[in-house]
Amino acid sequence: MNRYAALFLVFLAPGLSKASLSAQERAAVRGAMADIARFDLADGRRGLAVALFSEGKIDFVAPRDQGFVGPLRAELFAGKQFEESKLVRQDSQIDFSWGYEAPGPGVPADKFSVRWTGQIRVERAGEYVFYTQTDDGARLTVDGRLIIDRWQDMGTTEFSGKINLTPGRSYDIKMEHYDAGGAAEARLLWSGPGQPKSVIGPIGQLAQSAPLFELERPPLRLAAGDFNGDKKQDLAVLHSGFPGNVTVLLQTLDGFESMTSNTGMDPSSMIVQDVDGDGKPEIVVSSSSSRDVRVYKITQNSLLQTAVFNTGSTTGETVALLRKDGRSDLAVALPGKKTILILGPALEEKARLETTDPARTLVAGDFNNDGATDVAAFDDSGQMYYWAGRGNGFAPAETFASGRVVAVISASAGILAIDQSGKLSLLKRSGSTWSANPRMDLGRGANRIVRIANGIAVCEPSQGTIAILKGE
Ligand SMILES: [Ca+2]
Ligand SMILES: [Ca+2]
Ligand SMILES: [Ca+2]
Ligand SMILES: [Ca+2]
Repeated sequence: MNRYAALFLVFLAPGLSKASLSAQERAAVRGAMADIARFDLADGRRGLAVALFSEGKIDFVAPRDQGFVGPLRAELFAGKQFEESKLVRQDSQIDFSWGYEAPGPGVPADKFSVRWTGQIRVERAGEYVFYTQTDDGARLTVDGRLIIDRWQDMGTTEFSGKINLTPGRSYDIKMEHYDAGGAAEARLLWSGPGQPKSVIGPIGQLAQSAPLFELERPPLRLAAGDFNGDKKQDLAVLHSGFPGNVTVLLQTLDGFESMTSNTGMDPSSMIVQDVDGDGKPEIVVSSSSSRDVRVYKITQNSLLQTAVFNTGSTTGETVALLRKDGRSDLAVALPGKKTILILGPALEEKARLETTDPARTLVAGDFNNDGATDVAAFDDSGQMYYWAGRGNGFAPAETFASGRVVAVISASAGILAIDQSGKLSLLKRSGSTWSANPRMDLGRGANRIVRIANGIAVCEPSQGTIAILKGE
């Protein structure tokens, strides 16, 4: 097993450890994140699809499958010709804008030089173009061949050189750089087969790739599922505005086939779930301004609305409650009515659960481990309501002061909730009492949370990062 495959298994290994959650890794995302969804590409790569609002596109974040084998050795010198070694360190990539500052402690701010050495591996054979962007000089050697040789004073300038690389071996790579004075900058990028032009980074590190799909309208919500039953995951995208659209991106071997339906409303919430039990997921859309819950599905390669329910009130979130017969009921938050509406698989009304204050956020799961799906709601005053599933209905509500939450997900041991200040807690039921167990502080602005195979991914739009948290 190569190193990449080993890292890949760490990222995807099933099962949840009992260790407490910690940020194992953060991926920086360029763009205004609206939502994230776990997503597998048809070529086998697994990662996260990221909806970028203002950019109007869906990007892919996954462990890098090619790049540096481990960190580079960086040796920094006083003098433009490696005269006096001042500092040795490890750099995971070459992406520096030092300006007028020194490139490291003990190294002069002018008339210095740097030598980076390491190895690089690719997964796809072909011609790779390397790009240096430096102020001042740069030299690049790959596999013993000098492919960029611009050892000259200059403002930041990009130069490129090409080389054919094949998978299955590691190539030596060496970049040298000097600064004569003034500002200094050094960057090393590449492009090649399936490799968009980007700064070279370490294999295994989470990285944002080129767009999976460019959308015509900004995406608001994103969810993945195999809508046409061809074993390739597809994406459902909810667009904001009136009238808002649902777009389904059916994954093909070399891209996506897109189909869109006008919802005729201003949609705010979307879930993907096999509601009717036919083995393929439906798309359930609701709106905070209009009063409909609508169900869409792919039938004979078209996106069709198959059911609609008028709630008579504005809606908060909708969640699916898995039934023993493989179909799903839906719980729909109606904050204006201080009610959680329970609908059956054909959108028939089954029950109404009451809250004291308006509740908008819901989560479903089996939180008392009796095999029946339960539902919990979070209201505007910081109270949680828990209804245990029982037969065809629910036990009376239990309440718990959870604090105001912005995002929740069911976990094997309870409910993971992010509150307004960015604190992540595990809400846990034992006996018939609930407790909140703080797990970590994500920082303000964390607002979306999705399950990955051995942990969770949290969207931190205000920091422009996705945190991957392992363990529970
Ligand atoms: Ca300079
Ligand atoms: Ca599919
Ligand atoms: Ca279905
Ligand atoms: Ca239960």
